Amino acid sequence: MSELNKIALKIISNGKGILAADESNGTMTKRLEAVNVASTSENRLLFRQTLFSSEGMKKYIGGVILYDETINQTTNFGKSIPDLISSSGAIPGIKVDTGAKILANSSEEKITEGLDGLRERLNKYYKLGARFTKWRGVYTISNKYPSKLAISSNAHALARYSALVQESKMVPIVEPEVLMDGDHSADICLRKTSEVIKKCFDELILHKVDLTGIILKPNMILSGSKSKGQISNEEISQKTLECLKNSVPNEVPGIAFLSGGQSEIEATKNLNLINQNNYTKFIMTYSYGRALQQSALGIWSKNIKDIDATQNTFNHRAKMCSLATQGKWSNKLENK
Ligand code: 5MM
Repeated sequence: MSELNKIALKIISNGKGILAADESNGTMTKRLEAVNVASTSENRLLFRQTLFSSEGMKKYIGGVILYDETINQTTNFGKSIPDLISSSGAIPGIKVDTGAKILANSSEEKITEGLDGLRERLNKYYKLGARFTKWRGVYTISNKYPSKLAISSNAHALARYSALVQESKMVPIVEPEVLMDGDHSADICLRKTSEVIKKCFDELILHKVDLTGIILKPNMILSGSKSKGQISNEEISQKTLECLKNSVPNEVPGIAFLSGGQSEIEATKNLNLINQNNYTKFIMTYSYGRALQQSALGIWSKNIKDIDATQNTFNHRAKMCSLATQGKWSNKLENK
């Protein structure tokens, strides 16, 4: 078993998943202002250190994805953020893309940037304690999109990123996110997502990436958020499994879904069914941002000094997600 494979498995095994706390300052500002909290670096740190010091972290979180600001911060009790995460038993990770920009010659689509100087930045993050990384490619669905150009340029970038990350002895999370915005059917989402994922693996293989040392972070197969033809949770799980079974090589150790704007409960329920029905050999877990933090952020915003209330809310959410990785979640446990 390679070192990278060991790291990947440590992050996603035993009912654990990933906390995606890598919101850039722009996104975090939107999240904080939505609950009437000023987006200062102190407040961003306070919310995050509250989550990272919780019981839920120790039991249910195998890895945390950080943003550059956070990985360089020290808590008000004197521990660096990477040390705080490691002391809870989780592995610190870092978002290394520099964001999605307009794609030349297909200006309604995006290409994720950040390859220039990446090798040097990776060395710096490794020294700070990071052992895995994240890069997100983003795709929209419409009549014309995603275009072949967007599919192939983002796959190329994800592969070059992954090769550099493995060279730096870290595990790349490969995140091709097909957005749920739009009125498309779930079958179109299935077709487009499969095309996107297959192209990513063609490029990963071309770039000689060790597939046993990556984690795939895909979207689930959903109808567009404005579609009139919403499908059941059972159908979501079946279509998601069909997509991954047919597009992901067997060497990949695991899949950690993004929540993509689903509610906390929907994201948990769908993951639970995916695991109950899982006929693949992949570990299926979570790498949720909003679906792990939304309620906790709401509670925290009422009193940012009430650590217990915030942590209790986070602990519950993380526990529900962990149960879902084992197919053991239920409405009854949710509402207990
Ligand atoms: C946590 O949010 C990440 C995006 O941050 P920026 O937009 O500020 O770069 C995002 O990549 C996230 O890691 C994934 O999309 C999963 O988050 P959700 O909320 O979709 O589970």
